Amino acid sequence: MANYPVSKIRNVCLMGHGGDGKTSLIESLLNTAGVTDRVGKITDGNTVCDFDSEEIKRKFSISMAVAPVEWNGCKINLLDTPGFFDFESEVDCALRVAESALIVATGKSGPGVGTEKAWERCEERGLPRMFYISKIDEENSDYYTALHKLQKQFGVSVAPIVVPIFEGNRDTVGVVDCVIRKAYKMDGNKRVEIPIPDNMVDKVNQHRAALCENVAELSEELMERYFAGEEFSDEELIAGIRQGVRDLVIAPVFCGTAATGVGSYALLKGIAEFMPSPDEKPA
Ligand SMILES: Nc1nc2c(ncn2[C@@H]2O[C@H](COP(=O)(O)OP(=O)(O)OP(=O)(O)O)[C@@H](O)[C@H]2O)c(=O)[nH]1
Ligand SMILES: [Mg+2]
Repeated sequence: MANYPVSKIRNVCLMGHGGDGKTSLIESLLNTAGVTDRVGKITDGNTVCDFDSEEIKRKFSISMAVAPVEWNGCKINLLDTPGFFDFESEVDCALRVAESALIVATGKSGPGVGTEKAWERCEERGLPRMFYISKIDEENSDYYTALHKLQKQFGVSVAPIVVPIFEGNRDTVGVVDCVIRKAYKMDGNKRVEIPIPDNMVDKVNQHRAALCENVAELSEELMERYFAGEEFSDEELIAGIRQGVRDLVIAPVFCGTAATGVGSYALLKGIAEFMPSPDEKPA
């Protein structure tokens, strides 16, 4: 791997309730970034992070594992941790070297005890964090219910960056990025841009407006411009979200499906754009 300036490094600790899909998500991110040529499965015992024979046998993570990814000029070190409380010390190991956390919770059950614990640990350490709503392809999974539960539990700073696109019989086919207002669909393992579905345009604008409101609160100057009715450019919004994440006033929300890679591009982009680098570590 090439040498990266410190500003281009992201050390991200994946945390959350056991079985919510952290190890599988990393499989998808590795594949999306071209590190691997297949997406390993927990059931097949062939994932990058659960390589230990006990992990393969028991089908859950036991130790912390590091998966490095190169993405758009950034080096992202994904730190996989076990969700089971018996192995909590592994999470501490990962948190010691991480500058940010990605809390994974499913679209089916929403936040569980493990999600709450993860949030508390981030609070204790003043660690910037984002959410990923996993398994949105699962039957009875509901992205918006999960999102509202997260917002109810953790406050208004929880703000969606991407929302899922469903087609037909609730098949998740893609996501809309609410910051840049672009929609993408997976075509096999390729991502293609599509128009934002008509019935989602209003919603996407509302989510973008909520992000603008969050960003406006970062400074008096931004607040004045916001109240003057000025619209923030995509670049300003991205810079604002980045600052909001670092200042612990915004917790962006992503979503997707590990097996098909829906949402994985957007998440890699989000980690690179919004997560702090080691030299931005909070005091
Ligand atoms: N349908 C569906 N199933 C998924 C998805 N992601 C993960 N799973 C399944 O959920 C189960 C748990 O996934 P893991 O990736 O092991 O979850 P984890 O968070 O790493 O679990 P721990 O290591 O115990 O904390 C496995 O059987 C996966 O195949 C998804 O996007 N969709
Ligand atoms: Mg795991």
